[in-house]
Amino acid sequence: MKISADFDSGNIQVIDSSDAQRVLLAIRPDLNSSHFQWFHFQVAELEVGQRYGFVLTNIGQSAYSHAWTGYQATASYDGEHWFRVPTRIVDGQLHFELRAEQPQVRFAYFEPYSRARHDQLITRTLAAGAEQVACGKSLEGRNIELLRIGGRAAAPRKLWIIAQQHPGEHMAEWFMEGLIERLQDRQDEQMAELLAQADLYLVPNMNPDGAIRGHLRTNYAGQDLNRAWQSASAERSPEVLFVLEQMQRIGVDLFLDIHGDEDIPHVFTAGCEGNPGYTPRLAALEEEFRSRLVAVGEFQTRFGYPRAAPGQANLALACNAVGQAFDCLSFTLEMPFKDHDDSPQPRTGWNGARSARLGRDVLTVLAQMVARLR
Ligand code: GEM
Ligand code: ZN
Repeated sequence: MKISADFDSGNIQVIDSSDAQRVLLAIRPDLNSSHFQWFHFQVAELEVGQRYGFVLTNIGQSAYSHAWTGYQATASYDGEHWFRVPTRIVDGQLHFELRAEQPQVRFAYFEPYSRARHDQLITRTLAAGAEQVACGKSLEGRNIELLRIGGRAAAPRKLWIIAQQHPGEHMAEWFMEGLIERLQDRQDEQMAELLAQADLYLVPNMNPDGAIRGHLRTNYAGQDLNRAWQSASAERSPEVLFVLEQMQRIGVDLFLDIHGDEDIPHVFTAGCEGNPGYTPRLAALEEEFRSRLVAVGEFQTRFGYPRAAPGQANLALACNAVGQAFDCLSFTLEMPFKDHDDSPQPRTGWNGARSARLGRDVLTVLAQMVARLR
């Protein structure tokens, strides 16, 4: 058997592969950081029909060690169709197994969204008429594209959606792909109505360096970008600095920050209830957004993060920083690494296609609410 991870978003360390029934592995931490949880590796030269067992030995030291309960690893033979494999925790280590149907398979924490697919998405989106308003650079010099999708003339409302500040949260760019594809569907009358009133400002991937490096949480400098929104710097967080500068130049009437959550097996949002500037107007908009999304998409409001106490929000987070600075509706939107237990799909769990569909469903809510954002 041959195990490798030297590819886009690859992450594994082989401890001992001498026993094919019990291959001992470890997840590598983010560069310049102690965070780890994302894994992605390939196993080749398998014997079809043979059962194989893999053990992630260091999950006890991972960023969210409690979150492995109920988690099922994902696998793919072709890199396109991903499925969940039998997974269990034994003596604090994660065991998963596979009876090989093909000589080569990939395993990952979640269905990966590759840089190549990102580049194709950008090319396709620009070819379909989107504007690249500006392009920032990550610490390693990769593009942070800011796209504008709107009507011919500048529309009154500016709606911002950014994704994958946390590089291991690959569901975020799957979400953006679904959202962008629907926005550019010229047959979709609801999108025509939305784009007559609003321009969408989109950053499909905030953290390309971390994503390519197989990081969970941080950028090349080991910075958690979702803790940099009060102290963004060219040295440690140019990705955030770039977006903040563009927001200040263009304005913001609504903000969504797209993430994934390791533990909670549901889709949910976190709002700005702890912000000093939180008002009944914003509370009503949050309530309306959530109830409308429950009605159209895989979303729920029973499970999520604890509400922040009034005035106690951490303004270093994008959602809180932007909501406070622009007095606008602002959410962190979370999709699960596990499944959305309100509508479970055991064979795949939550995956890229469901993330993309949620992106499309969120647009329905934006179209329903755009006239009332200010
Ligand atoms: C989370 S958002 C932080 C928790 N939010 C609230 N309101 N308690 C983060 O950055 O830690 C988003 C994520 O990581 O997915
Ligand atoms: Zn996140």
